[in-house]
Amino acid sequence: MKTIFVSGTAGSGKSLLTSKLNEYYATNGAFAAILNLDPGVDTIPYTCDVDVRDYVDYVSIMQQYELGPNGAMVMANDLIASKIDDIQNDINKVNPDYLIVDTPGQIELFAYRSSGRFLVENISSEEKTNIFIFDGALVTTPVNFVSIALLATSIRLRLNLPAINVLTKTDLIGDKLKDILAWSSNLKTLENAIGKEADGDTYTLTTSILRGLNLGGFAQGLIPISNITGDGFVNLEGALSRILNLGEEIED
Ligand SMILES: Nc1nc2c(ncn2[C@@H]2O[C@H](COP(=O)(O)OP(=O)(O)O)[C@@H](O)[C@H]2O)c(=O)[nH]1
Ligand SMILES: [Mg+2]
Repeated sequence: MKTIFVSGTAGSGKSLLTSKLNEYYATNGAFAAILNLDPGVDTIPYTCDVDVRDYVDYVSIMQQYELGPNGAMVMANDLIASKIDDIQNDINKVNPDYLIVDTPGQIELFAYRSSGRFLVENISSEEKTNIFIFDGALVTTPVNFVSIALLATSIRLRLNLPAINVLTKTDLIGDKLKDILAWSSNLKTLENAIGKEADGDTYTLTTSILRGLNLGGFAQGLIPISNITGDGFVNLEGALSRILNLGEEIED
């Protein structure tokens, strides 16, 4: 089994991408399954094969410990780690070729508290990778683009997994797509764009971050997709395959 974590800021399209990627694999004859790791989610756009909500009940945590929504969410996420054996058993019963993991709505709960990392390290799997989503609706200015790239780098540091950077919502951003792809592939173009948008401290800070990030080749190979039209999924599957299957693409 190979595991694909899907991470990104709240509302970036993690759940919808999880659902569409699962469909994509099924359509192409591969056996994929979904693990939902978000204990607080109400409705999700797929049927999950393994669901953390079977083990962690956010609403009863709120009532039992008299916590507000944020406190209960933190506690619910922390509790996930203690349920790893149950989750692993459920995964083993399904035993898919690809396990797609939809992570909690708030990325900081998954990436920065210890239970997310514990799960990433301890789910038993041949290969693992993390898709980090650049929300197409958020990265339409060069300074925002660099801010999200900084977050992507921080998450990569924290999860310690090979990363695939994906840009979602390409169906909504029109001509901006060209700009964003140019920024992600050429440092000079991005620096020039920052110069047009920002000055003073913002310019200095943004360009310094950028040079630091560039050491890791931060957003090169950003894969544009739309979860609505399905554009880009062929490229995404190819990138996943290069990491997970050492280049062997799924059969058509
Ligand atoms: N137009 C468009 N909407 C999207 C795309 N991906 C996600 N959305 C919408 O963005 C909202 C948040 O998506 P969701 O998958 O729940 O985000 P999550 O919080 O990261 O799991 C939903 O209304 C989705 O329908 C996309 O590629 N294009
Ligand atoms: Mg979600």
